[in-house]
Amino acid sequence: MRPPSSPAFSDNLLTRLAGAGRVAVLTGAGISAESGVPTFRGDEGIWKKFRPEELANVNAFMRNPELVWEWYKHRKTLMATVQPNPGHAALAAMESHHAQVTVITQNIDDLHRRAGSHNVLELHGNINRNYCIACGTSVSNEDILRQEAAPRCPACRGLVRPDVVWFGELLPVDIWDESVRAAERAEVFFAIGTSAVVHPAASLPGIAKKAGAYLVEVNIEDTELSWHADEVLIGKAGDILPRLLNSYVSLSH
Ligand code: BJW
Ligand code: ZN
Repeated sequence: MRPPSSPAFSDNLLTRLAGAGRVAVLTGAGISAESGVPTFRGDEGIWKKFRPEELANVNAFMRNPELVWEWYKHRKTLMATVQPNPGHAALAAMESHHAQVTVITQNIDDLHRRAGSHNVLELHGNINRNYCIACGTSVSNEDILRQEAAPRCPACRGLVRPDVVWFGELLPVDIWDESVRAAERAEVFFAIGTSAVVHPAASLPGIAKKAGAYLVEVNIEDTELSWHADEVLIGKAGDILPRLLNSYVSLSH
């Protein structure tokens, strides 16, 4: 008998994946949870005393840059120590089985690229970059972590911020456009480890489905997206994705 933690995948999903040329994936904090990066929301959410909306916005930063930097320095230090997990690795390995795999991520942790994915679209920036809000100069993480409290620009002494997208800010337009194109062209679209509440990223699964993609959600629990999905795979991404890959790769040989 199959153990309850290892449910079989539907023939429909395996056949679609085995024959799919273009696959697109939207990932959220949940895919990095098994690497030790905390998620934003729910019981495991970062810093229970603040909601992400209270820290990840430019007003909070201008009001109290020291507090916002405390949060980011803590996360920079943590993210420098973590490693990609089997979920990231399975997505990278999918590239050998499809003409195109696009990983659209809301995460800023760089773990997809480090796992070997080549086509990564970072919707919300990258924790390893920082820039001066006065003159735009890039400032290295080493510089940031050396400085006390809220770091200053070496060129003009302006405030430096992490190169990430906060609430109320526009996503990088070219990356967003490319993500929409990938969603519209995907034959299979995965939403993995995201609560799907933050827009516009959360609209990508709907865009993909409307354009004809088979929509698959991978999460440890149901989300706002679940009832739109063609299949909901409940479990940890680091468990489900490697098993799924093995299942359809063996089918296509
Ligand atoms: C597992 C697991 C395991 C755990 N395996 N699964 C339309 C409607 C409503 C609102 C808006 C809208 N359009 C715009 C808005 C406003 C706003 C918004 O969406 N607000 C909502 C919250 C209501 N959006 C914006 O402001 C965006 N900008 C924008 O739209 O610009 C246009 C504009 C300009 C001016 C005015 C108005 C509009 C920008 C959004 C930027 C989000 N930034 C952050 C911070 C990034 C930097 C940083 O990391 O510090 O991005 S907030 C935070 O949330 C971060 C994440 O990328 C993002 C999404 O979170 P995610 O990844 O889904 O994580 P969680 O924690 O929520 O969920 C984890 C999931 O994993 C859970 O479901 C778990 O169950 C699961 N899980 N372990 C599988 N092992
Ligand atoms: Zn400057």
